[in-house]
Amino acid sequence: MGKSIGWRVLLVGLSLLAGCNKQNGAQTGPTTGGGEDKIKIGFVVKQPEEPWFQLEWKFAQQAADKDGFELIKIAAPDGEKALGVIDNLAASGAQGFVICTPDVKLGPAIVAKAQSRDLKVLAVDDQFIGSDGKPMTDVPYLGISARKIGQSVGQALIDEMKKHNWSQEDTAVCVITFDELDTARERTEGAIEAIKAAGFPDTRIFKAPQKTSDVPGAFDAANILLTQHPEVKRWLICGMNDSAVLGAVRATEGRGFNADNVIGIGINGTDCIAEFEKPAKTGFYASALLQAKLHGYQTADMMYNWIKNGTQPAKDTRTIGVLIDRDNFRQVLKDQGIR
Ligand code: FCA
Repeated sequence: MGKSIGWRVLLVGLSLLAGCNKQNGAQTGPTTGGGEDKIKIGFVVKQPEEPWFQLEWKFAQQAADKDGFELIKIAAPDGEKALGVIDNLAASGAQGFVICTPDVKLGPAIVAKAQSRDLKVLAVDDQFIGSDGKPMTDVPYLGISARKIGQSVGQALIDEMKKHNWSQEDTAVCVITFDELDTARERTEGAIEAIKAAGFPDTRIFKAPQKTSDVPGAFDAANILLTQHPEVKRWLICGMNDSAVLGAVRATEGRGFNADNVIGIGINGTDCIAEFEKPAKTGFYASALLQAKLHGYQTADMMYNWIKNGTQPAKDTRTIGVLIDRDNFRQVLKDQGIR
């Protein structure tokens, strides 16, 4: 018994010693501005007005609360801001950040700046593109299985067209595209692929490029297409996300279309909740709900473990989506902790 107490005393002594060493190390090592040891992590998003990004922040905060780090939420709607925030983060003592960049071509500049400020960086949603035009696969990235999710949207549009007994001859597809962003192009290409594979004629699948990846950008793009094709009686609509489809649906409404002759299916599932809650059905029929929790919580948690324990995050993580509509959205959102 006495022996075991002796061991305990020794262990306590050792851990006290370790504590002293740690303190000494902290004194001689780099300080974190405030002189505190609390880890600080930035979470930078390109479009804070999108509910999708607000949810990423919300879930990242849950990781911060669990792990005990400080989360710094920052909006960077343009390139200048995105590079500027790296300096601000470094100045406030952050050791790393998660970012959905407003411009994927800034990848090399973001990485260079992060390295010069000794900050770790993880890309979420939109993968950095290198100076060779290829994805920067050496930067840890968490994004969606874009082509697969796009295919499921395309297939769902065809299934709904059939359920509605629409004839193929009267129907056309409006694809709101944003090809400068890889994850967007993969989604819309996937949708087109599935629609064609179901036997829908290529000649009635129309691309409408959006200049900005938001509701007004999609609205303008769809309006141009609708002007060009007054003969079309029924529209199937897809795009890179909910905002793209919402913009296009609003454009069809401006020309007298409604839920009887428009079927739009979005992606995100988070930016269409108000639409589903409207008392009357609209042409926005369904959405592929993505896993905002993994995008926000897991990326922040991976960054924390990288800083704290040196655990390298996986280089490429892809998440999936599930289809939600007016009938099931309440339950699914509840199950996923979104509502
Ligand atoms: C991109 C889109 C967002 C969301 C995310 C997963 O960043 O802009 O709306 O779909 O990918």
